[in-house]
Amino acid sequence: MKVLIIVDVQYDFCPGGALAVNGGDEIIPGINRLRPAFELAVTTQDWHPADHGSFASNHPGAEPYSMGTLGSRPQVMWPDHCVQHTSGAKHHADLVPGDANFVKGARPEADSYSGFFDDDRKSTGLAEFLKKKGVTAVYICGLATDYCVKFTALDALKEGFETHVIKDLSRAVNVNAGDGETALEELTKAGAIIDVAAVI
Ligand code: VGL
Ligand code: ZN
Repeated sequence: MKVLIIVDVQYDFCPGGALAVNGGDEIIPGINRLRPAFELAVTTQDWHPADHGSFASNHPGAEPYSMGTLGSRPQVMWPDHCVQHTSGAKHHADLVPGDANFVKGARPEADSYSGFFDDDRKSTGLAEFLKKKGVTAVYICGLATDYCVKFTALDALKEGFETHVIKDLSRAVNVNAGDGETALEELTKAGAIIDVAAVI
């Protein structure tokens, strides 16, 4: 049993959004076309309270996209994004909904790039859900290659799933040029299979 995991295809990560990813919305038609190849598809949703510790605005003097800390961990200081119940936190309306949705990043004290576990290793419920469904292989796409797609894939590997990343149905933030490509190299080294939609 395989699952399509669609990561964070939300308005704030699309052009015009608060943390816009170049071409973030371009991947939507391809994801919708691939959807019927899967019996099961799930979405993840970045879902932060306004006082979230990953927001530069909650650290006096911090510049968006600079490096800071959250608790004892290094943390990118992001612009406010995907604030709970705002329009920017909504999934893009063109995206065909999945069978289940998993929210992440709701605790102000921990970020959660991964759709499985936050930085304190608190579960979103996704791993348990997939195991109960008998999933053995996961195919991950969405936003962003160098953050939430990457960390979702690394946790999928840790959870023992055969892990595929669909490169042409993902886009990178690229805070530093080349971050997206570097993420794919790291994922390959970690044991993920990098795919393109046409061969799935
Ligand atoms: C993401 C930065 C902050 C993502 C989420 O979905 O890749 N990136 N929060
Ligand atoms: Zn976030």
